[in-house]
Amino acid sequence: MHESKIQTLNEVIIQEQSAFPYAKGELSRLLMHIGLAAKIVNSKINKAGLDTSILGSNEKQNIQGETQQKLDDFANTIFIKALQASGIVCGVASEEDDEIVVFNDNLSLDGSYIICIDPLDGSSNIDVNVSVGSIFSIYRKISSFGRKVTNEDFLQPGNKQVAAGYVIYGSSTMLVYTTGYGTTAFTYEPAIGEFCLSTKFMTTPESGRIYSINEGNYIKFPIGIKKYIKYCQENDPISNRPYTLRYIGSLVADFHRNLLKGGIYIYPKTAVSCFGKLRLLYECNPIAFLAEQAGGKATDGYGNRILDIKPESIHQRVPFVVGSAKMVLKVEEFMQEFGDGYNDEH
Ligand code: AHM
Ligand code: MG
Repeated sequence: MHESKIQTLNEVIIQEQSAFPYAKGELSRLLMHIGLAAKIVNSKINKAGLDTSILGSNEKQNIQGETQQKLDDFANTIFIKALQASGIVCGVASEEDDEIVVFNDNLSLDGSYIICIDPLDGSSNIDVNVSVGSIFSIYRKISSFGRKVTNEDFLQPGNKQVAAGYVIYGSSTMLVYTTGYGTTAFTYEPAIGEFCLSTKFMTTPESGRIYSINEGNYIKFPIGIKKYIKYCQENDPISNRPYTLRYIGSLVADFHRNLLKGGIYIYPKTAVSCFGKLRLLYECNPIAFLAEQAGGKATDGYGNRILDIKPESIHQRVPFVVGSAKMVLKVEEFMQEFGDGYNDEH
């Protein structure tokens, strides 16, 4: 039996580009640089158990008051270097940098793209060998050609993304991306050092039986979310079983599982954080774009499509409900019916 032909990330990107005769190949080059950065980060993460000097925090906090892990810093530096080396990116908004990073060199100033990244999401999981990820979101810059980018370039709604994706460093390392023509997945093959095509046009089930939420925050959740959780815990009439709770605490890993199996991920607002935890620009928007391209949905739980929210600041947070379309709609129904107040018996 012949093995099916292996296609690398770079080959697939070039093939896709050739479908657009006027494409200049810039986006393709950019995706290749992201793939390269992901390989470097992957190799470092894989050694985390052997090289304890790279584990743990570096005593610094980011703008959101979260302690930075040493690997957060490392991944941030690698991605930013790779993006600048591409020569087509004019600036980056990163979870790890308080302000946008503006590239001033002549080559970058002529570039057309800006990027929002979470270089290492779920990084507190690394110390215990649990999956983490990198998330990226690509936009065309809006400042005029040759001008330095400003915050305005980054405050575009998610529906303006030209591409987005994530890398999941899990039991295998995968890169999943979209350019708005479906969601495509690649698996890293360490023997040849390449991301190889696994699935084109991924589709997520319309409904599922997995719910992912940090239930430790239960008493601080809005009533609509509490009622939805109770609904998940009751017997589903079709399977005669409750839904299954699965929560890794690593958005990319939780989302990836639900994308494949069908399910919902929820990070709602709580009584102590009125916008939830996740950041619109570099966590919710890219994941929402991928979800929709695979047939899923992403909202804030209040009937607003994530991709249509106009950002007001770089590190803005937003309540996030993403996954199988019917499950997202169900959460919306519960929020409408029971509201987002907090006075409720548990
Ligand atoms: P991070 O970017 O600081 O890693 O935070 C984002 C992570 C997500 O990956 C994950 O889903 C969520 O935070 C978990 O938060 P919590 O521990 O509050 O459940
Ligand atoms: Mg994050």
